[in-house]
Amino acid sequence: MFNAPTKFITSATKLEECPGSSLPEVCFAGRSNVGKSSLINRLLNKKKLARTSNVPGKTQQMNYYQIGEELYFVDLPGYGYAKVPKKERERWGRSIRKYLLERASLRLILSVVDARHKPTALDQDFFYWMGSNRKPFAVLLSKSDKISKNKVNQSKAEVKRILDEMNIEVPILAYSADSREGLDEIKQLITEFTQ
Ligand SMILES: Nc1nc2c(ncn2[C@@H]2O[C@H](COP(=O)(O)OP(=O)(O)OP(=O)(O)O)[C@@H](O)[C@H]2O)c(=O)[nH]1
Ligand SMILES: [Mg+2]
Repeated sequence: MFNAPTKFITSATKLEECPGSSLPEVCFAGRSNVGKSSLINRLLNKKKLARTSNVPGKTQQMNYYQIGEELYFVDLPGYGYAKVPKKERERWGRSIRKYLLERASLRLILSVVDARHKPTALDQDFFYWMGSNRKPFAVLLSKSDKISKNKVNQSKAEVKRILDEMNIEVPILAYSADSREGLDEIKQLITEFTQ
């Protein structure tokens, strides 16, 4: 399914603007600059389908990409970007939460965190919120190429400990958009949740 033709569909700012179609969808959530858009490009083998940047806050809307006739990927704007005014951040938070809660065709939320750092308070709030709302999600540790295998395993264990404390049991996978390590497991996960 990942080799099917892909196209950009639309940018939505709220649930009401999302496509009317009933294709299953997978969304990518996480802090600004963590690597969500890069991951989408890598999974689909496209250089710049989703726009990436080393300046945080690149993705400002919910961007829809269609894969064949099978699936949507939704690139969500990152959270925790300090330069966005507080009022705007709150409005964003509300519309994203509404999307996550009410979008009927949403099958999987991929919560991306940086493998190098402990999940931030915002990341942890997000895990907890998804857990309490019984949302299907997985945690992906990005940029694993930047640290040793040992450190990656330590990060995974730390995330697992945090989730255990919340009584949440979800898949935790590490990957690198640079070396492509771990991408196959993510594809497998997406296939499992959308077929
Ligand atoms: N080394 C390395 N760099 C990565 C990886 N993934 C992303 N990056 C880099 O991290 C930066 C941010 O990546 P983006 O994909 O734009 O991040 P984003 O999460 O979409 O950010 P926003 O749109 O601001 O929310 C870019 O400079 C990427 O090249 C990775 O796995 N390894
Ligand atoms: Mg982005």
